[in-house]
Amino acid sequence: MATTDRSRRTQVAGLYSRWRADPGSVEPAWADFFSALDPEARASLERRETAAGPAKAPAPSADAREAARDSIRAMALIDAYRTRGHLEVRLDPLGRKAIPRHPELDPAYYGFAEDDLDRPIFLDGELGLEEATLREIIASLRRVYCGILGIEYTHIQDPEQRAWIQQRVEGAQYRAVLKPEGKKQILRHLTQAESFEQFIHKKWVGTKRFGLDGAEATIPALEQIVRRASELGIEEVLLGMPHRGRLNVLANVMQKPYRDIFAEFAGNTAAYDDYGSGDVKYHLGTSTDREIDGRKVHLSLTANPSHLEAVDPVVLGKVRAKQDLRNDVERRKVMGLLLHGDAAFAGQGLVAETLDLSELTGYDTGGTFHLVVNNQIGFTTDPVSARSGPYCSDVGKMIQAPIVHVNGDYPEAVVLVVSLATEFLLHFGKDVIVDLFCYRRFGHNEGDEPMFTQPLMYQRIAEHTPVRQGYAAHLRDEGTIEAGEAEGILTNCQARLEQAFEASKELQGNRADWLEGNWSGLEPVTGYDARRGKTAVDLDTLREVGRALTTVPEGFRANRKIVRQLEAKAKALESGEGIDWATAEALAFGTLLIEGQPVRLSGQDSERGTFSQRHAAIFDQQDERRHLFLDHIREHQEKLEVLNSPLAELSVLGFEYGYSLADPRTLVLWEAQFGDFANGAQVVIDQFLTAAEFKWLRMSGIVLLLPHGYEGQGPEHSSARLERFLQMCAEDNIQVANCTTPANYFHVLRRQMHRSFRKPLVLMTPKSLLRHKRCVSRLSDFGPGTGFHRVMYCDELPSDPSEARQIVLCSGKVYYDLVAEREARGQNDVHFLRVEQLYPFPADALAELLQPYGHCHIVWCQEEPRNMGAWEYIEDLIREVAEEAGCELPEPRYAGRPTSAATATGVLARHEAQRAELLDDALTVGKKAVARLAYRRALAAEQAAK
Ligand SMILES: Cc1ncc(C[n+]2csc(CCOP(=O)(O)OP(=O)(O)O)c2C)c(N)n1
Repeated sequence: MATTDRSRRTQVAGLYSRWRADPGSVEPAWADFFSALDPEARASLERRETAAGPAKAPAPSADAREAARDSIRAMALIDAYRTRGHLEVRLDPLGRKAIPRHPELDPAYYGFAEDDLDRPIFLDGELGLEEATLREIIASLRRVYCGILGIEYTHIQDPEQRAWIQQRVEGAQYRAVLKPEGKKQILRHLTQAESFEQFIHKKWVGTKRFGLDGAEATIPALEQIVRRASELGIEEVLLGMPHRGRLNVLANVMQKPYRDIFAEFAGNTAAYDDYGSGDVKYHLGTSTDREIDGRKVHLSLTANPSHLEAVDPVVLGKVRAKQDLRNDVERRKVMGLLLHGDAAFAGQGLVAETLDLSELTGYDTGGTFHLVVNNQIGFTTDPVSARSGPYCSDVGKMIQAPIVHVNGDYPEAVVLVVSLATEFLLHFGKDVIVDLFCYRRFGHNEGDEPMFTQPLMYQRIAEHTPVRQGYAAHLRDEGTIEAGEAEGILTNCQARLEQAFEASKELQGNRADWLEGNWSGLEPVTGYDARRGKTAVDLDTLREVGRALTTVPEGFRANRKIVRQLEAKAKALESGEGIDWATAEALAFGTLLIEGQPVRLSGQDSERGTFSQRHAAIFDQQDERRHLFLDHIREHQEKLEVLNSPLAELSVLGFEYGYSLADPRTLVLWEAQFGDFANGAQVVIDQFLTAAEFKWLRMSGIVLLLPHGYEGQGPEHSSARLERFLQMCAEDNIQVANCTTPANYFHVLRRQMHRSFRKPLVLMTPKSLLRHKRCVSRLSDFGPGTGFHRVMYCDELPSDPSEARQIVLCSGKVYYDLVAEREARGQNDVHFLRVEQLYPFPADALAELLQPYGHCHIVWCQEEPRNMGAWEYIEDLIREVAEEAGCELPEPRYAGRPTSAATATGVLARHEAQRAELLDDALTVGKKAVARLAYRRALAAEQAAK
């Protein structure tokens, strides 16, 4: 016997002796247990206690000791089955490997011998039994824990949750037999799943469909999840899933007509005729209203990119938004259901990030159902190369989710398990994971040859009876269906597919569904005009918001430094002068809230603000009570959520993006700690934010706040990689801006909600400018008659434009450096133009503002290195506009840092030297351009002379 076990037994024996000496010296549970085992000793103790107070227990009889030992050992064995039983489950439908016996599931491990098997053991209600023989105990445990499904739940810390599962799996409900109609329903779903794949396989030979063949049990599983959830009150299920089986789910769960899917296979679709670039069919989303047993359930499958798991947080953000829209505070009306591949679930870090959101105040969605379609392979990679742990689902343990592994060749077990998991999810509002073991009948896609890499697995698969056939035979054998009934169901399905195929030939193609439901009233954008929207607010309203912003509630012990800041803020609002960035932002939020538009801002440390600038909420210095200023403007106003997010970019941005997809009336903002960290969320930016409107006809009004600016803080605290965003700009997909005044920031934020369309807004946001004495606005800049400016002159022109010799175009913080340097030099022949919105490029406004500068040299000044920032994007655009405006020398000259591999230097002195040089470059009139102009004039004169 293992030493560990021996020591465990010694420990228990020690407890028993202690209890006998003094019953109060052991845990009450052990005391109860020992006294239940040894009634004689208990009775004697009670007698002596009443006679003469607490007393020593009599020596136990040999029989009692033996019985206690048996019980204790049996308990240890039972616990081992609860914890390790899953390791002896026949999970692989292909049965490729013998299942090794786990030593802790062997009674010998606990000191039991062969002839102990039939001795009755006292169990005190464990496994629902007062007493049983070891043989009976083991049979019962193996039936529950080592059949065709393995349950992992003993890692859950909450005793109530553990007990809930234990009672159900060990109780009768779990072994409940499905009614004949339920079984036939499973057969019908399996038949639909199988015949759909086979039909496409035959009609479009070798075409990629990422079939569900081998994992057909997914369809009855999904049906059952939706059914059980709807029985328990869920009205809306939002699904996210990868490529595998997606067409099948679209057809058989989302009930997208077969005809439409076949038309897409034939390349006959009109969805993108008017708009957009479209996407491959196994990425598309759809939604539908299903009626299940008289109850309505709305199902929606979110479109997703190839990037596996990227859709997870997006779906959950949508779920959260829908819950908020319905005021579903209990989170029992809308539920997320995510499907995963085994390799992706184990491999993609985003899974862990997404699970981590599940119980956080700002991101909780009341529990998500995770169904892993585990075909035991990832493209050509075996599990041994794909993960370190035994299961692909191990990551779920980080949130203590219950995990059930089930053999997909046993569809009744699958249905039972997903039912139970749905009940758990909705009872505890907690994520659950079902790991559906199956296989992939063909290659990764249907054109792939799997025998190249997994010959043995695929020989097995070739010989393996498909699940529908196996289940049909089983139902026939047990008499649930008659001979020929399964074949009848199959013929019916095939006939429906055939009819749909014929109908698809006639199909003119469907128009895409967009701007429906919550999006109705919004419209696609037409034309590139100023699109200012009505963003000005009357002064009284601004002051009203200002009051809420600067009022500390009676008796609230605010931090003294913050009180001083609030006083300064109040003074600025009162005088109407010197309104800073954070105040402008709060005014934008506050005015939206009272106009009926909720605001949701999330990011790392966003509540206080990374730069201690926001203080959206303050905390009582003695009891940490929280006061959220903008929640107290008026009695009837919308809700502001400012959330400190977990330290994760990809999942949080994905979540917020998802939120913005479901709710166009809320201003949704995601803030990066520094803009530099936004590239951790690159997949969401590249695959969703910038492209979704064109791939899937889905708009979003999300705002990205990305602190950006070269201030000597080194390579990872300087650049939000503006160039990357600009490179992705096309077809009017997003907006990119770098505002230089608090008022312009106020207007650009409000503009998001005051137009008839939604577009993501990427904002480079300031750091040092948050406290820069010049970077302030007047209250009147927010008031009547004002709006967002895409291009701006300097605040004060140093001379008449006719006296200028050079016009420097720039964007963002460098403007203030230029102004200071020009002042320091006492120079007045260089004027500045601020490009506040970089995309859509404000060509019309710029051309107009350039008019008075036709005689000037043009310079583009930026603080980023030449291969970064806006230069490569803007050079041609400036030239084209300048030509249009009739500028004499339309080519802009570059003044900025030289090209660089790292985003910024980490050496402060070098940073300063570069800064001085680029400012000097920008303010030195002409430079190389002088020679260029002279040359060009000479050339022109020569030509004129000819
Ligand atoms: C993030 C990401 N990396 C790589 C790929 C390429 N890829 C497509 S499917 C696949 C294998 C996925 O295996 P699994 O998650 O087990 O799902 P299965 O295809 O087996 O259903 C890979 C690597 C991808 N789509 N997304």
